[in-house]
Amino acid sequence: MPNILTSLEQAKADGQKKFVVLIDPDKVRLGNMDRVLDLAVEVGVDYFFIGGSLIVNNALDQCLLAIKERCHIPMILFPGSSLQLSWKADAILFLSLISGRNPDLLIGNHVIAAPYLKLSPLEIMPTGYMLMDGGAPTSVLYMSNTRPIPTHKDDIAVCTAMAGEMLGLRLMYMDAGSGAQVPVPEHIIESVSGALKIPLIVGGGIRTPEKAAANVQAGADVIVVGNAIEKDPGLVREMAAAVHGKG
Ligand code: 1GP
Repeated sequence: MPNILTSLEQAKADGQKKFVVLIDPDKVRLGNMDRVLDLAVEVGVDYFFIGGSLIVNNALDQCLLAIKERCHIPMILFPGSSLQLSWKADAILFLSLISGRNPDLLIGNHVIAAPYLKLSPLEIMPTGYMLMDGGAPTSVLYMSNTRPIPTHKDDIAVCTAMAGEMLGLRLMYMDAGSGAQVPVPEHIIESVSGALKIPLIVGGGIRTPEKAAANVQAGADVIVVGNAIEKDPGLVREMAAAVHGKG
C-alpha cells in the first residue's frame, strides 16, 4: 500500500481531486455519526481528518475506534494541540502554522510531540497551515493567538506558501477555520495553487457542492468539509460528487 502522502502527490500529478470529511471527536456522540460513516463509504470519501482547535471530552481514542469498527477510510489526525495525539489513527498532519508568528505553533509543540511520534506507527505528513480570514473570529483564530492572512492579499498568501514549500513542507493547507462565515475565495486558491508543486488542501466554511466544485476548479487538490456535513449528513453525497468531478 502506498503511503498517504505519496497517494496525494500521485493524485495531484494525475489531476484527481480528493474529498475529506472533518470529524470533531467531541461531536461523535451526538448521534448522526454512524450515518455519516455509512454514507462516506458509499460515496467514496477519501480520508477523514480527526481533530479540532479545542477538544473538551477526551474522546479522541474512542472516536478513532468507533470509525475503525465501521469502515476502512484512512484516518488522519488534524491536531489542535500536542494533546491530540493517538496511535489509533493512520497518519498525522504535522502542522506548522506558517501564516502566524506564534513560535509554539511553528516549532515548539513539534519538539514536544517528536519523541512520541518517532515511536508511533503514524505516517507523519509535514504540512504548512495557513489560516485565512474567514470573515468572523473562529476557534482556531482565538486558540492559535495568530492573525489570519487577509483574503485580498494574494501576494502574502503566495509568498507564505512558497516559503513553506521551500522549507520542505509536503502539503499546504489553506483554512478559513471551522465554521468560517466566508470560505477561502477562489482567486486566492488560484494564486496559491499556481505557485506550488505540492498538493493544496482547502477548507473552512464550505457549505455547498457548488463552492467545493469552484475550489477544485481554481486549483485546490483536496477539499475538507466538517460543519456542513455534521448539520446535514446527506450533503456528503453531493459534496463528494462535486469534488470528484461527477457532480
Ligand atoms: C476546518 O477546514 C476545516 O479546519 C473544515 O471547516 O467545519 O467549516 O467545514 P468546516
